[in-house]
Amino acid sequence: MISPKMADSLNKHMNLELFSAHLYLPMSSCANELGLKGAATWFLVQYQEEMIHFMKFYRYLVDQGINVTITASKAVPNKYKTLLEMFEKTLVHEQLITTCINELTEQAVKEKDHASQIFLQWFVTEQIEEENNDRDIIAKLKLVGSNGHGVLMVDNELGQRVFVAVPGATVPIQVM
Ligand code: OFO
Repeated sequence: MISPKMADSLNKHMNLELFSAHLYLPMSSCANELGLKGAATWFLVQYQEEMIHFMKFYRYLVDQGINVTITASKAVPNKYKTLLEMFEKTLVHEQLITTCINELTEQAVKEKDHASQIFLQWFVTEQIEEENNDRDIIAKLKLVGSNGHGVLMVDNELGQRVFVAVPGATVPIQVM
């Protein structure tokens, strides 16, 4: 059993994870339009991962007997000038998610809600990886600057990313 206040905070964050998925899918199509097929793959995998994050919150809330509320997602941009801009926006968004996860964890500690603390631990660790990946890619993109050959090399590396389903998580979608 979780408190109504905790359920409300987790429900809000569940919607933010859905927003994350919606933010990254048009980045994939924009990268595709720019001819950056590797980045298009990277953001498609990012979208799939965010849908898993969303489903993890959904599953946890439902397993706690909560009837969830899905709020309409805001419109998101689908135009970016460069890959660097996309990754800088991605890092800023992931930093926001980290702050939200930390606040949820603090709330769970304050309420002595051990189940939610354990549930949130996975996300605390995940956010380190999310931010670190974005920082690495931004550093590489800054190194190559506007050198087309360099950008294509980074793009090729981004295309190696594959979606790995989280054990025990529901995969909501199949892409290709
Ligand atoms: Fe990108 O970690 Fe979820 O939102």
